[in-house]
Formats: sequence, structure tokens, C-alpha cells
Amino acid sequence: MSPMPVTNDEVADRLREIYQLMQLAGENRFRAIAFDRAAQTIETLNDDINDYIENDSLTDIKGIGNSIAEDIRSYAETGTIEVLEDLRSRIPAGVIKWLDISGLGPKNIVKIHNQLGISELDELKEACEDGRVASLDGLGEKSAQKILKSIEWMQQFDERCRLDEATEIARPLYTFLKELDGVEAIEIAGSLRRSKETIGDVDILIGASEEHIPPLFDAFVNHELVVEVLGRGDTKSSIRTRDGRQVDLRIVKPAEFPAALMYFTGSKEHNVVLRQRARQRGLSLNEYGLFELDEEGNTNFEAPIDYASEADIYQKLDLHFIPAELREDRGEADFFEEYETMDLVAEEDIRGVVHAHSTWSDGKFSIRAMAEGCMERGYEYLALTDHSRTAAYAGGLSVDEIKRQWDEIDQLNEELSAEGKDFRIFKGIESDILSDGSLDYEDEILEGFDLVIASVHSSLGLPQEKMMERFRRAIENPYTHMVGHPTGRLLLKRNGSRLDMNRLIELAAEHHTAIEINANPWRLDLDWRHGDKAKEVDLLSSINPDAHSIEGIDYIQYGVRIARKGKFDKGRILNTRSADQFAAWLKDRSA
Ligand code: DGT
Ligand code: CA
Ligand code: CA
Ligand code: ZN
Repeated sequence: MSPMPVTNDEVADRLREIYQLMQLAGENRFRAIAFDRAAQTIETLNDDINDYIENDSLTDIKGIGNSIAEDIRSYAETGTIEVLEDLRSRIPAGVIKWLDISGLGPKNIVKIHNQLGISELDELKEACEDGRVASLDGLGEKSAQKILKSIEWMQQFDERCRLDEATEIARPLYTFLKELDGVEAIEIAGSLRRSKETIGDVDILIGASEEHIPPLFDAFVNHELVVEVLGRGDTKSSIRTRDGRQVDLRIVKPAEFPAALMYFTGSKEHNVVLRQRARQRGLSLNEYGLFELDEEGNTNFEAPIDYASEADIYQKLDLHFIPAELREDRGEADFFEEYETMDLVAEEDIRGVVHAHSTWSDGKFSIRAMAEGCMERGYEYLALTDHSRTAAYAGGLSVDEIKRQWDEIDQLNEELSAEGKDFRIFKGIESDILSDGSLDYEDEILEGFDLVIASVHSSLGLPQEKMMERFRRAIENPYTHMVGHPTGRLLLKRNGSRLDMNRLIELAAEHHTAIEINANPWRLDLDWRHGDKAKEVDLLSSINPDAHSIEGIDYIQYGVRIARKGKFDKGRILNTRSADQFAAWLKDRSA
């Protein structure tokens, strides 16, 4: 049979399902993990998986051995994988959801499922309430209550939250803890420090000497935001905040702080690479520090290596300092072995606000007010991009309204200059990409804009081929400067369109069209996982707040974090340029 085209994401999803089911089936842990690893690799692959299938070169992909390669081929040829079908026939789908219950491991899941014959979340809840779970060997009433509580939290809140939500939760706790007696060092760690687009729990790390530890934990668990103490130990306490989020606080000796920070920043995969590098150098790296290995290859805690910072530890591993955003085991160790810096874009590099809406469409403020909001924040220009006419639900502009808006912008620019303000407003539009890939106005109108952002706002669910065709036409349109929020995803709410992102990025780069990094924390789209491809083809981007209000301008901070994670240097981010340079690029993109 000849293979059917599949998407990278589809293949990754199937492999991850195998991983989850294998855990529940009690299969060999390492075999299960291999599927998870393969899923991760394929999710971030720079090329189309179909090419590997056609060329019979799947095993060239790191982490894909013969057996998983065979599974992928079988999926492309038959739409199914034998091992997956076998697992599915043995384990009901409902039980997979149980893996998300904190404090309930695969072994107990299987025990409950087998002995009580239940597989739905609601059935599990009932069994916790009526004593059936408590009656099982090795579980008991306490476990049942714990599971029940976790299910209730899970049903009330998503398991993960957005980057902005986690930032807002961490900030008051961090500020509060920082001022307490005995705190010698404090940092946010975990996925929040790594700027992931969604966060499981917030991790905070403190360096303090022993006598300060108990009062610090007391202060933490009694903070006004805390509604539940999940655990309290000698080195770690976990709490639940009002918003239902978990925060872990760990306190270590000040001397151990850099190593602990490195460890608890993760990612786990990055840590694995660092530990391997340590071993290759006769050293042992763990959360307590860096030590020599003894003759048997065990950590010699009597022989610690001196360090004063994370940078010192990296140096002992023959690496330059790796920014936290990049610690995902995506080639960062190889890069920083050779180079000192990736020159990642920083918040203070951003000079202009690109992609904002006003009351002309669905924004909350006038153009003047938005411009003032930009100036207050120190920005030098605003590229206003209200919605186009097809986006009627969002107050999209008719041709007549566009002409009037242009007059208003001309007048505002004159006023600002008369007031002695060095600020410029560009005439932009966020044009819908229609179903056939054309933009929303005739060329004569499109020509009149300084900036055209082309975005999809309808029929997001078309088949991949149709979506790609729409984007191809939009990208090839000479009036399109930039693609807006390419996938249209809403984090934790709605999946994005099915796209071949690698191809889309190549197309955009070929046509000198930029793809924005939409900084709205619901979107963060372009996804940072495409950063390697973007870097490879020199894709230009712009960190765009998609602001519908003055406060919305501040979303730029999240976009910068994602851009850094996506390996963008300042040179590839258009709104780091001056107003004149930005204007010059809008006029002639190949220059
Ligand atoms: P999250 O909370 O799901 O968004 O992701 P993280 O990365 O914050 O994960 P979390 O909170 O479980 O742990 C924080 C960091 O601590 C993690 O990135 C690496 C480190 N860590 C935690 N548990 C382990 C472990 O079992 N093994 C290793 N190697 N590292 C761990
Ligand atoms: Ca975490
Ligand atoms: Ca944690
Ligand atoms: Zn939009």
C-alpha cells in the first residue's frame, strides 16, 4: 500500500498515546519512554515526516529506531499501528484521563480499574466517595480523599495555565518572599523561568541558612493567596492559590543555590544532557552541586567543585551560559559549546508597537489614546491595524471608513509633530485571508496602507492542503507584509489550524514576508518550537501585542519571552528597528 500523507502532529499524538497506554498496561518503562521521546522529537521536527517516510529514512531522526520507524510507516500506510490497537483493546480510553490526577500513579490506576471495573472519571469520583477505593489493598481512606480532592481541582481548573496567569501568580509571592529575613537568594525556576507558553505549577527557589527555613515556610503557607497547603517538608512546601494553581517553594543552603536553581529550572531533558557532560568530565552534577566522581564512578560528596553561579557550573562543563528559555534539549548545548551568545532579542530592544486595534474596529480606545499609551511606555511608533471588512463581527472597516481613518492618522501625525513629539503612526490593516486565499480589498486600497498583516479569522478548520493553499496565496500577494497569528490557536481552549509550519515558514522567507509572533498570551503564535526552522531560513518576525486596549500593549513582554525561546535575535525582529528603518522595510522588503 502506498502511504497516505500524515502530519507531524498526528504521528506525535499517536506515539504519545502509546506511551500513555503502555504506562497503564505496566509495560517496560524504558520502552514506554522511547515512544514519548519519539513523539517529542517529531513534534519539533524541521521537516515533513512524509519525506522521511517516502525516502525510507525515518531512522535518521534522532531517537527513532527501527521498531518505531516501522510503527510510523504502518500508520502512514494503514492508518493504524498494531501495538496501539492492541493497547486500546486492553485499556479503556477513559482511564487515560486518570493519568492527569495528581498523586495517582499508573499502578494504582490499574488496580482501581481492574478491581472495581470502572473506567470513567465520574465513576472514580463515586468510588472514592462511597468507600470502594478506600477498601482496596494499599489505598485506604486517606488516599481516596486525596484522589477525590485532586479530581475536584482538576474539574474546576485546567491542569495548566497560561504564561501570563502564572506570571501574575508568581509575582506577589516572589515580592513577598524576597523581603523576608534570611533570604539570601531567590529566583523563579521551572517552566515559568523557561518561558513555556503554558505552566503546570510555579516553582520558587530560595537560598537561606538552616535557622531561617522553618519561619520562611511558615510565612509562605500563611500567605493570603494560599487556600490549601498541599505538603510541608524540611526543604519543600507546596500550596494551592486562590486561582487553583500549585506553587512549590524549595529552600536550599545559599552555597547550593546555583546548582539547585539549575536543577529546578530544568527542563528534565536539558538536565540529562548536563549530567552526561559532567560524567564525561569525571564529575557528577545534581541538585546539591558539582562533585568529583570516585573510582567506582559514584558521586564523591567529600570532593565538591567550587562555583558561585550557574555560569560557573556551565563553564565547568565547557559551556557558555545558556539562557533559561533555551534549556529544552534542542541543540542548545552544542551551540553554547561553540558560541558565547545567541544575541537573543530583549524587551528593551522593542521600539515600535505593531498590530493594534482602535475603536474603529473592535478596540476599546481611540487611535490618539493608543498612541499615547505607546508613548508612555517609551515606544517610538504605532502600526495601527484594525480589522478588514469581512470581519464584520469585529467591526471590520469598509473602504469608505478606511479613507476616513487614513485622514485621521494623517491629522494625528501632524498634531503630534506640532506638539514636538517624535512619534509616528503607520496606516495598517489586519486583512482577513478569505477562503480562497485572497485579501479583503482591491489592490488600489491595499496599496494605500503602510502595512498589511494577513490573518485567518474564519474557516480555520479546513483540511491542511486547503489551509496551506490559502496561506500560500496570501504570502505571495505583493501587498502582504506579514502573516498574523498563523495557526489561530487559543491556548488551552482551541487547537490551531492544521498547517505544515515548516513549509509555511519557508514560503514566507522566500517571499520576504514576515510571520508575526503574536504576543497575546492566549495565542503566542508563531510557536517557539518552530524557531530552528525560522532561524535556518532567516525568517523575519515582529513581536506584536495584537492590542485591543492600552493595557494590551504590555503583552509585548510575553511575545519577547517566546521570541527568545524561539531563538530570535534582534536582527530578525522588525519592530526593534527605528521608525525610519521600519518604514523603509515596509516600502521595499528585499532591501
Ligand atoms: P510544569 O510545571 O509542568 O510546567 O514543568 P516544570 O518544568 O516546571 O516541571 P516541574 O515543576 O515538575 O519541575 C521543575 C523542574 O525541576 C523541572 O523542570 C526539572 C526539575 N525536576 C523535577 N523533578 C525532576 C525529576 O524527577 N528528574 C529530573 N531530572 N528533574 C526534575
Ligand atoms: Ca513547574
Ligand atoms: Ca513543581
Ligand atoms: Zn487577528
